[in-house]
Amino acid sequence: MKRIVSYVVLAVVSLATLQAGSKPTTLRQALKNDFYIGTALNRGQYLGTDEKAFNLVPKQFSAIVAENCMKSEKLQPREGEFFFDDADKFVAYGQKHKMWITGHTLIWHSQTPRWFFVDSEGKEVSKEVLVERMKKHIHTVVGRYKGKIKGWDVVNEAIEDNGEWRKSKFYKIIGPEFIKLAFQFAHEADPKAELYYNDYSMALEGRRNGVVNMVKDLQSQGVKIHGIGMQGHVGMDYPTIQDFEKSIVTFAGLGVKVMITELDLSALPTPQGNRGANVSDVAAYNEKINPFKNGIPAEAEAAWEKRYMDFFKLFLKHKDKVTRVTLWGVSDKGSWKNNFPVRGRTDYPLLFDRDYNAKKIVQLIIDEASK
Ligand code: 9MR
Repeated sequence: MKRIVSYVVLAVVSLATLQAGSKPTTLRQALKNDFYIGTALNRGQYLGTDEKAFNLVPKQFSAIVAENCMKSEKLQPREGEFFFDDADKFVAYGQKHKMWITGHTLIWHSQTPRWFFVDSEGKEVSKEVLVERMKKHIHTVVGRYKGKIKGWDVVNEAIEDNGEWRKSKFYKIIGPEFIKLAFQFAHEADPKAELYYNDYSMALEGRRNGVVNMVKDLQSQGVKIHGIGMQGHVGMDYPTIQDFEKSIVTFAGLGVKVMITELDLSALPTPQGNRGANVSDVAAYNEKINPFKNGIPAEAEAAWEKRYMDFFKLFLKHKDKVTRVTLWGVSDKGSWKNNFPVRGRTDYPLLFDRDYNAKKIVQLIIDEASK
């Protein structure tokens, strides 16, 4: 009898130890059965000069995207002159740590070098020339990383808040079919790669409807599109969780994957009319809208945590539709939000503080995912 009791005690103790041992301690572990948890990386972070990030990222994240080094102005600064050094290292880093790598971004109105749209005399090029340049850029870049980069943001930010086409150079010179062509070129270059449309302010009704119409149109023509990226540059007062949810559900209803691709939650007041992520929409600085330059007060941080958790609860609720949640940066220090929409503020939008310490929010997310 005594022996049986001690066996039972032993079994209970071992089970408890096993359970304690298997308790996830990182975002990557905690979310592994739900969706990829990703981050955007800047140069020092994947090259290793920023040692803290270099070591922390593979532990906490299962997916990466380049914040800047794969944009066309970096990859093809002059016609026919490709620069792949940084992108190659970024991809090698992702492969080494078995992280899902997203290519960002092939066709975007911003950060496209000027030569793309003009001839040697500076005159705007014809539709034929621009289509040819798009094709060469996409074929070269996607072809180089075939089989390594498994998903591409093919077209970025082509639709306005009201659902109309953005009047970008691509649109003006080629017409809306530039989108279809970009997807076709990407598919030709790597038929196995997932192809995404990516945009901000996706919870707005106008943009949601515009994206739905565009995707349906592409699908009806047999164009391969596998996912919709909702960037997720959100604030304390926008958008509502309900509107965001409506977009997740509506997009998934098109039969494509949904990804949250550039998540950051600003803790700062939003200047009037600056709810998007259009890089040129900046507002003037004043002290009132930079309230936390010496640290975020506990109350403000608690409100920020609660709102972040509302979003993460939403993503977990829809984990059958959401395949990846990617933060737009690792630590507050490097976040673009310190300079957008107002230059020179001190913002707190990410999960790790300025010294790469995990904020309390990290544990809250781990707990929520482990429930
Ligand atoms: O975070 C990026 C920042 O470092 C660049 O200066 C900026 C240039 O346009 O682009 C930022 O990233 C953008 C992303 O590529 C597309 N969606 C909006 C992001 C924030 O502007």
